[in-house]
Amino acid sequence: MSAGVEETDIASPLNSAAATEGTGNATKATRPTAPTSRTTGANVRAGGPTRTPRPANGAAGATRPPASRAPGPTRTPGPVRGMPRPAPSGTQPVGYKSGRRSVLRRYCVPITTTILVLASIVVIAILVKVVLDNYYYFCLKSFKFIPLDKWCDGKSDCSGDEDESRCVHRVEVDSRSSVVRITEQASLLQLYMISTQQWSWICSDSWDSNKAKAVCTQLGFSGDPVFSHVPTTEVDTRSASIFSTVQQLSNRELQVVPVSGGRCPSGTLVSLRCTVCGASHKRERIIGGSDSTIENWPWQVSLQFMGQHVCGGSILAPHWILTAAHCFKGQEQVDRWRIQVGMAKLTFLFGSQVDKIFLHNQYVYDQKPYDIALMKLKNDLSYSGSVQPICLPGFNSNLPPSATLWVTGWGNTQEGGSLATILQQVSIRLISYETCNSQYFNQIQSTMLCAGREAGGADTCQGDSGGPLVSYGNSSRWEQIGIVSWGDGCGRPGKVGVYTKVSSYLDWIYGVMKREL
Ligand code: 4AZ
Repeated sequence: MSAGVEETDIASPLNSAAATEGTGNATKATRPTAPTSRTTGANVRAGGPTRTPRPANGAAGATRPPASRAPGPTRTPGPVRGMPRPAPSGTQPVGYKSGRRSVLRRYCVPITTTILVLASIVVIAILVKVVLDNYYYFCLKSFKFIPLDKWCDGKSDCSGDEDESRCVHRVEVDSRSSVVRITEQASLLQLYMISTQQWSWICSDSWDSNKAKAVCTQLGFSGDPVFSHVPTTEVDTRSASIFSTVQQLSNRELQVVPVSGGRCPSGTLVSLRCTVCGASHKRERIIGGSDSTIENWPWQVSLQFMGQHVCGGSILAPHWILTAAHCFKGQEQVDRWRIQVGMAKLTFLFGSQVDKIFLHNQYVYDQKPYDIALMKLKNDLSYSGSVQPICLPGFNSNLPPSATLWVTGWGNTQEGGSLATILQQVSIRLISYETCNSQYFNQIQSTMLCAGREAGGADTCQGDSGGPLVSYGNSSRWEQIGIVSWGDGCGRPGKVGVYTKVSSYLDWIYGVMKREL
């Protein structure tokens, strides 16, 4: 996120080399305590009135200043090395302590040495692993190392394609296969009638939670949906021409049945939300690039490759993260990615592991269109005040000109500068296609949108890529309008930020999520 203007920059993900924040691990070596030096006999003495008290910690006599010793006729001479001294009556047998010392000497030294040797072996093994991890990939099945650049390069180098099996996938979704869509206004449900090739409104008549669940499964959501009923009189019904009810067949499939008379008997339509989303727990906002809290933007995540922040992303569902495809250039190894959620301060420990990464099949690295990707997490996130999903827009989402939008991230705070350590937020405005195309020589397609300030000074930057551009929707929920994608530099006057338009990729998003259910 930037509030400054500097020299030219090309849009690129913040790769690990470019990232300025590291997680260097300093190994602190603890020196073992030297065995206490002992002077045979010096600390085993008969009691006497002039005797200086022995230190309470039982330290050997060698540590006592010689001047404190009280020489005198009553002093029992020290034992000869190896000869047990007779125990004076009424005291502990003297052989007890000297025996303990010799036991310590016999066992402590070898144990300490063994621990030291083992610790050194562990440290060396860790160092070897770190070095190997940075230069080689180990093929488990064929038991061999291959250079790191051969991992996920599209060609098989290990037996069983092992080096190509945990890499990003490109996924094609046929938009003709989508049969469910949700409107922007009031989240109303429409289903596609294959027989007549028409979209239909769904009447509330005979609607129930089983049907809601079945429809949400079509969109790739497995949680508990929320639905309500909206009077047809409150709706602009022009985006679909017919009204239907839904019947659930014995094979659990849904059948769309047009209602006779062209009106819903109940007079109401189904409003459906497959997930509770877009709830931000704090309302106050600070204008201009400024520190924020995660409770303000609980869907914001940090995408980290080998412990370095690379891109932003957003939570769509307990195990789905939306981001930009260009974040994975040269970093396609799924197991090296981690996702940090629920923290405004950039941290690198205990990130969530990634199961799969999907890129839009038409995305080409270093090109601008189709810059969208989904990451599937190994484990579901648990939602809280600081971890929440963002809503997707409706299929017909259409923002008013100059709409106020917000964008968040840990990207560079100045062009060519360094990452923010605390999540930044900035308020920007939607910029028209005409203005944006004149700034970018007609490179702006209908699947992109532009936002920023024409005068510059508030924008996204390297490291913000993949993060969410959000608007506070009519239904009092935050929804994700764009994905940070590219731009000429950061915060330059006359060069606004360009975003992937989320509403253009709903079929792809729902299609990928459904495939993975
Ligand atoms: C980047 O390199 C980047 N000012 C992202 C956004 C913008 C420029 C560069 C837009 O990831």
